[in-house]
Amino acid sequence: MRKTALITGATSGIGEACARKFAQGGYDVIITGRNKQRLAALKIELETGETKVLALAFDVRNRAAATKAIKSLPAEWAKIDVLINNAGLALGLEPEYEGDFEDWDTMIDTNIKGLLTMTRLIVPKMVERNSGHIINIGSVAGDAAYAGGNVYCATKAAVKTITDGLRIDVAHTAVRVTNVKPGLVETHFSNVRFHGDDKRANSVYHGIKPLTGTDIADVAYYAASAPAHVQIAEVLVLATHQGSGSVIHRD
Ligand code: NDP
Ligand code: 8X3
Repeated sequence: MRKTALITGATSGIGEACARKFAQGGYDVIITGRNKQRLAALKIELETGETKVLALAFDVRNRAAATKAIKSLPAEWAKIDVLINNAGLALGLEPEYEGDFEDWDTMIDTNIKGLLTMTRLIVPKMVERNSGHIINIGSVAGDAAYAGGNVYCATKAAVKTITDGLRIDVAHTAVRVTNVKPGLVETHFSNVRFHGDDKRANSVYHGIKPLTGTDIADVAYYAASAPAHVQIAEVLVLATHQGSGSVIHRD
């Protein structure tokens, strides 16, 4: 029987790569995000052969919209085998004492509260069925703060704790919980962080070969494909010349 993966933030970067990887691996995929055009284009791209794709446009910060989207899933889409909580962002790199209130709210509402909303909406049926897998996209930024990372790092530290908490809470079931913690991945992440300053965004990846969304999708897929008794609890994935969240060797 075919399995279904729901991926938040599938319109770009790591989420888009996860949608491709899981579709190629034989999953039907529910792709979500705010950008309707990107969702429609990805649906057309992935809907080949047997693969079925459902595109749901909503903002994970909008709890009512997320609830409506999940509660009104057509019966054939209601069984979600893998939830990839990927939607997220960093905004700004200012010292904490100069940070922007609105940027802080957006990061906290998306990276923490959005992830929690999706988890609360989807995991109860996994527990009821005694099967399922939640893959949260955390970050090396959650392991230790770096200069200017303050609130973003805190959201990813929260993802680690929330993921660990869920793993404990479902330990009596066959549901598995994974935290994938990437380092530098070249996506739209830095363009978003620097509010569209593409020159500054590109400089983040200068002199180092960064990871790609596909590298992270491969890890998520590996975790989902492990034998049922194997729970990949946490994976830290760095570019080869990245020593830690703040140590990057550049040519
Ligand atoms: P991208 O900016 O390329 O993609 C981010 C995705 O998140 C988009 O699909 C976007 O979709 C979605 N998203 C953002 N806000 C919302 C929202 N409010 N509601 C719904 N969807 C939203 O960045 P990445 O692929 O790099 O980021 C994906 C995840 O990986 C994030 O959680 C990020 O923190 C994490 N990460 C990234 C790293 C990196 O170096 N790139 C390293 C470590 C972790 P849309 O705009 O359509 O809503
Ligand atoms: C994204 C990686 O190092 O830019 O979480 O924070 S980093």
